[in-house]
Amino acid sequence: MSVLPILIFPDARLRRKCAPVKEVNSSVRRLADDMIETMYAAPGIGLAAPQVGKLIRLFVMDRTEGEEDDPVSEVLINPEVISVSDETVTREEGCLSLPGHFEDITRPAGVRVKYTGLDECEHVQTLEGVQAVCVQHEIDHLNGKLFIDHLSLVKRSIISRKMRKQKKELLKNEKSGNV
Ligand code: GNR
Ligand code: NI
Repeated sequence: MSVLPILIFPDARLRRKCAPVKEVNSSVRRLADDMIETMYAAPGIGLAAPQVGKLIRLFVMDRTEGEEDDPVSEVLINPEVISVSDETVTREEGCLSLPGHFEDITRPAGVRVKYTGLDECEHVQTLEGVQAVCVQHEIDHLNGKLFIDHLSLVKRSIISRKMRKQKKELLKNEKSGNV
């Protein structure tokens, strides 16, 4: 397994609509393994394939509950939201592709999601709490949408401008060999 580089906003690949996974083959399994390692290394609670430059409909998420010793993760392939609750919840969200930026986002509190698992079977799950938020955040990524798109234009513009500056600095530092 290996830790993959995470794309940083702005990057055109984070704005593309991803293609369905046709077959759960060995390269898909390998990618999912690497994404799980990358998510925990970051650390994050979810990671979508486009964030590592793979424009396919797959994401991984942390499913660890309470006092479990070992982390529990899940791979969701071709996920679809079947229904959402009328009740909404506002939670502070962040994104590994927009490091350092956190904003309150309002979304449905619960979701029913259908997906293919690594077992190649179709699964349906109803999620609430942070996992419901995470699933919606990750499915947004597969449609080229980011959490800042849920903010007002003014807030989004401020974060976009800061990220463009931040990324410029990052690339400059990488070039001069400081990291
Ligand atoms: O690690 C993450 N934390 C998080 C917190 C609140 C709402 C969504 C998330 S997902 C994020 C990792 C990430 O960028 N996934 O795409
Ligand atoms: Ni994200």
